[in-house]
Amino acid sequence: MAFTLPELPYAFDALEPHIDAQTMQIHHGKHHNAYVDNLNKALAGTEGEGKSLDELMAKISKYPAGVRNNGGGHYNHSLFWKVLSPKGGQPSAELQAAINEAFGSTEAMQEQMKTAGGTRFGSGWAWLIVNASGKLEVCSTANQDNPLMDVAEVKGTPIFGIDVWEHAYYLKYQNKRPDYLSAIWNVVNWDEVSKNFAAAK
Ligand code: MN3
Repeated sequence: MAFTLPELPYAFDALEPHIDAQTMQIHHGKHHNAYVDNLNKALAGTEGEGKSLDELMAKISKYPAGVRNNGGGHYNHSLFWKVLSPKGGQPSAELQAAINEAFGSTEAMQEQMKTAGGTRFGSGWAWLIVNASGKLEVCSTANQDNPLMDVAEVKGTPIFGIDVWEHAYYLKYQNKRPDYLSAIWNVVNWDEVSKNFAAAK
């Protein structure tokens, strides 16, 4: 079974004014779609064809760059759309307790995410992960890598991620990546992040 582009779970303009409709349209319809197409092409006729994204990520060092870049791109964006929402909400009591334990407060966690995303040179992602000890941790990866990959410096299960490629924010924020990294907290789907946290524990 080839990979397919998941539908966006809300309208292109649903995250306005924090993330603009044109960015969402191009980001989902062009960028994510290209990762899916190119992943299918890279896997066609190889041993990796038919494997799940989780299986590919866990042994990504054994695959060519096309699988790493596009498989990461497909995994990362599929997570990204789901952890955003116009509704916002609150972390579950369990997740809030884990945030307080690991960082002291939600604001302190957000500051760490902002630093992780802001200091990532070039393109990449900032992540909130559950690490091997079951604790929350903030990290960042380059390009379309993620903490599930066997090549990742910091490994764990991502429960929330922020795309810091320029294509994620440039139309609205231009060179002001920190403004995007502040605004995105207005549209976090905390129900989904809480679900991811419960599943990762
Ligand atoms: Mn992107």
